Amino acid sequence: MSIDYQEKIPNNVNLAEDRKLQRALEKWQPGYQQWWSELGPEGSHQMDVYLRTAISVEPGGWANYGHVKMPDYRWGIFLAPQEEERKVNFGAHKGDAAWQEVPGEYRAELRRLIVTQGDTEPASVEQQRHLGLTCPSLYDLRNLFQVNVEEGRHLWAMVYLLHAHFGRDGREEAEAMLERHSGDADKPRILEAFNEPTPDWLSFFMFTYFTDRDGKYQLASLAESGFDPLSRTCRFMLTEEAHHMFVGETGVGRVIQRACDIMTEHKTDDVRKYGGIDLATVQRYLNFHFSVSVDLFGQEISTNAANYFTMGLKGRFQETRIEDDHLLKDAVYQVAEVKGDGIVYADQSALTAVNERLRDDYIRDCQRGVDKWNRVIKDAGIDFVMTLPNRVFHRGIGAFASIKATPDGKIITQADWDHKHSDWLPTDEDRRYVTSLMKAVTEPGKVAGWIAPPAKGINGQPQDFEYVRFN
Ligand code: BYC
Repeated sequence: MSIDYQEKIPNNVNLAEDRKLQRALEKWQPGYQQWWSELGPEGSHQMDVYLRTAISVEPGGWANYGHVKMPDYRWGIFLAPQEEERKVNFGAHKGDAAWQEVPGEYRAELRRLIVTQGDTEPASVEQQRHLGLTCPSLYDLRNLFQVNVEEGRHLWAMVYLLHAHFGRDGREEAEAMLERHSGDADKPRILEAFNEPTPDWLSFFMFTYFTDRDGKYQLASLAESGFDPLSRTCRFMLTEEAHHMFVGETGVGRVIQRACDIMTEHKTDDVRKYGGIDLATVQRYLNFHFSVSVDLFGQEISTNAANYFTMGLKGRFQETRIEDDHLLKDAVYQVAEVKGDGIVYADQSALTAVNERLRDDYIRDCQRGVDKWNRVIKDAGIDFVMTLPNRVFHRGIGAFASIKATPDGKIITQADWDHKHSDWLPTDEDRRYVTSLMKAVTEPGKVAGWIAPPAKGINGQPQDFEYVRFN
């Protein structure tokens, strides 16, 4: 079904047929636009940006490109097509018809999941709002803005579900999405990683690689939901998410490429002397962003997660492809825990371990990009290997929050941590140095000296394409 852009709120959910819902969303819309103008990308409102906009939700239908002013971007409500006779595929209601309305007994849990998901979307826009001022190229600036408008649309996606299915308290939750702000002392965002600043472009690339990938895994689990509107919403969101992770993977790859080029050209390890970001600093940023993102999967042993599963609200990654009973009543799953002064794996109920299983899927996926980055380093003949830290390193949530550990997973004392952590996490000096490189490069085709140019343009455009016009 194609999307009607003549509507005030573009959508493929026949909004015009539900006047009450349409009015409620139209009432929320000005608040959203005000939020975008106050806390969206700084200084960007007059720029024409080469953006991709969805024109239909069919494969290929969302890849439509053109220059638009971001405040005029047609944020709307798009659900993947309804699957005939879709079922609840796991938990106590396995085999029942998927719900088109909120199951009354699970209302609170479902609302909480949707609110948590929705809250991250505007949070990330707020975190990234100053980055446009220091873009390394027009190509990167455009990618930042593409990510931002899509996060805005993902907020719309969750707000639609709240308005359409949760009545008055849904509308209140939708208002609250615009009232909490990233890093706000009184009204912070819900999950911790979304209160951290994203102050520079290396952080942005790490964020889109690691934190957006949490988004992928959480959305994929929610796409399994027995509540069909949530499933359909998340399936369409996932098509947009892929580009965000591409931005992260290629962004970090280009920083590494540039460091290697400097090392080769000048036969030196002193990359900073030539205005690049040395590999050790990249590794420290990686350690930080990976560990905060790993926290986003929640407690290793979680009755919340077990309940979401049994209720049929949130499944495992690619639930229907897993060969088991999808009930997990007696199944076990190996989970790491602290025992004495070491880490051991022990069997736990697979039901309470679904957060941990998702974290495992995520970590495996993270490794793929790291392998690619290592190929860049190896191809340059440089003896350095990027590694993901152990999951127990630098944790703020779960069983390992109470211990201190090295990146390779050995438990250490607080005194050792105090002494060593600056080898493992970005130091103030690292951050100052990286910040010192952040100067806007806005001439078409030019790229800042700390990052290699992109391998190819967006939508086949040439290197010197004017992705953003400043007006
Ligand atoms: N920070 O039983 P547990 C994305 C709390 S990213 C702070 O494990 P649960 C995106 C928890 O609230 C994807 N608090 O909790 C990426 C609970 O509190 P109460 C976002 C935390 O709920 C980039 C207590 O600890 N989507 O889309 O099973 C750019 C017990 O923990 C945290 C989702 O997350 C934390 N990290 O698991 C843009 C999906 N973790 O009740 C967008 C929806 C736990 O004791 N959310 N707590 O007061 C969920 O499925 C779950 O809420 C979580 C946490 C997996 C996040």
